[in-house]
Amino acid sequence: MKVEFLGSYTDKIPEDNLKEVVFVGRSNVGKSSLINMLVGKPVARVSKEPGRTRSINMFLLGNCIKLVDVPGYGFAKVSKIERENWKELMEKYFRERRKQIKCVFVLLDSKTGPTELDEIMIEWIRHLELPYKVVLTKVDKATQKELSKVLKRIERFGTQLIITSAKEGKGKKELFKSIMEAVKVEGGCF
Ligand SMILES: Nc1nc2c(ncn2[C@@H]2O[C@H](COP(=O)(O)OP(=O)(O)O)[C@@H](O)[C@H]2O)c(=O)[nH]1
Ligand SMILES: [Mg+2]
Repeated sequence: MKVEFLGSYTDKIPEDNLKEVVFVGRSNVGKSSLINMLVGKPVARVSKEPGRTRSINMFLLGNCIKLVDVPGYGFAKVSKIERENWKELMEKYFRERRKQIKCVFVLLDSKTGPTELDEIMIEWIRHLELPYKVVLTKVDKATQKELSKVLKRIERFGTQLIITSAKEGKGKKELFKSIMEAVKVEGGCF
């Protein structure tokens, strides 16, 4: 699949009119790994230490879809100033790209499910009236019991759910299909 790194932004994001899908979630939930699994190449940086990505990274998929990797939230060691910077960056991003954002994929850990911060994030996305879907990550790490419990808790969001493992390459097709449904691109994109 053709994929190209477009840039890393902490402030000004160059304007364009391409459709975007965004990946949000706690630090370390597996955003970068999921993007890499999807495109089949290590384009996004995966880190063992949480809280590393401070910028918005954009990738062009085919000719007309953008994948957006945003900084994670909920990392305990982050200072108050960094948290404020995160909020400011995200507010600006959501405000500026509102019309272009075709889906926000909210990533949740299959083992732990939504945390309080995830709930706040989902509330925010709903408030902004952005379309969103839930993606469970690292399903290889969750037991069947843990997964069933998490699935029960997520039911109430009433949104489409995709279960993935970047490690085992699970859920790639479903995720791709979901992106295609969201962006509704015409032929010629690939
Ligand atoms: N077992 C397992 N580990 C994963 C999976 N996806 C990511 N990880 C690990 O989780 C850590 C954080 O991943 P990363 O993609 O950088 O998360 P991000 O901070 O959300 O971008 C890394 O050590 C990855 O190797 C997965 O599907 N299964
Ligand atoms: Mg990352």
